[in-house]
Amino acid sequence: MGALHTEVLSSTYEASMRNITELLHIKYPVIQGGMANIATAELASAVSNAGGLGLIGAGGYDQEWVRNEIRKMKSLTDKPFGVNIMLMSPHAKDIAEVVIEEGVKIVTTGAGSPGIYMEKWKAHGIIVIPVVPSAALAKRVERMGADAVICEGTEAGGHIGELTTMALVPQVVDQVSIPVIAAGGIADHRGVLAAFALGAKGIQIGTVLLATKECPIHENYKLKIVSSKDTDTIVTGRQTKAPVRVLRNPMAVKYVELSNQGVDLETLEKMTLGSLRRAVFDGDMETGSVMAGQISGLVKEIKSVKDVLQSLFDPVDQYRLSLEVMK
Ligand code: TUI
Repeated sequence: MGALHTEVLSSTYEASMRNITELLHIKYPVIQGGMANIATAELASAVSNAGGLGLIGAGGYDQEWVRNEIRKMKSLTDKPFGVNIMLMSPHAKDIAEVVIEEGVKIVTTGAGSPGIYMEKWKAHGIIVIPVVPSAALAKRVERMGADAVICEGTEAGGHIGELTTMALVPQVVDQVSIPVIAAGGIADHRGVLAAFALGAKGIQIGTVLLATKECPIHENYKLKIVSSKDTDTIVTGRQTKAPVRVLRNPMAVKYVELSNQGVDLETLEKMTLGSLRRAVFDGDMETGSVMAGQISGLVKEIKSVKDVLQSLFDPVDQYRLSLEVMK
């Protein structure tokens, strides 16, 4: 790296650390993905206690499940945390209320536009950070009062948009004034630096957290992540307008085959019904939806959440410190 480049990266890094960490009152500028059926209080509290922003992933759960997890979370950490609301859920409206009732301070949203809830959340002082797959939606949510946006590239696991992180992040950075958080394809300190170089002020991680001791998924799921390679993910549901990135297995291959043959939606939906739960809880790696990002191939061991966060940021910190020492 040239001297100018290192200096630019170093100062970008400093600015990034200040911006998101001050907004959210956290140590590292990292947000945990809202992973449906996975991001319980157990995982989220580990992330918050390690210095990131832990999130309870409401996924398809109902209001009472979310209320209970929020209360559990309060007993497991005194650090900031949030709730991720999956807007395609039939319970989204109820969960939008429960976060207010329970005094949750930070909300991230995914799989849709949070427009109808924004005014009420902002009136209650909630920090709102929507996931957006495009610059157009980023600008729209900024106008609605979003405090930051998460730009999630198509490298990510689960429900995805079309653009890559590399293309999406700088385009959004140039079109909004609120902080941008990069997501999709980040699992080590190089990804963190790359995100900062693109103008992001923070990162969101998901896949690398699947391979942690605290992640409450079946051991088979964790082992499948650490044994997968770069080309092992596949996207189902492109035809149904709800593309989902998963690790390749017999169910996903069959789904894509049938979908390409033009099989009706109902048959396809039957195949995926309960499939995420089968992977997460039963460890069924044959017919379950093993949602994961393209960066799975980089994740080689099961660590503690604390070690993951340190490995993401400490090399960057050491790098910045070494530059300071050399001055
Ligand atoms: O939401 C995610 N990832 C998810 S949600 C999920 S549960 C699920 N399972 C099966 C099918 C569908 C959902 C698993 N993984 N990430 C955030 C994300 N948001 N990715 C893409 C989007 C998105 C897409 C369109 C956000 C907004 C959007 O807006 C369209 C509009 O209304 O303008």
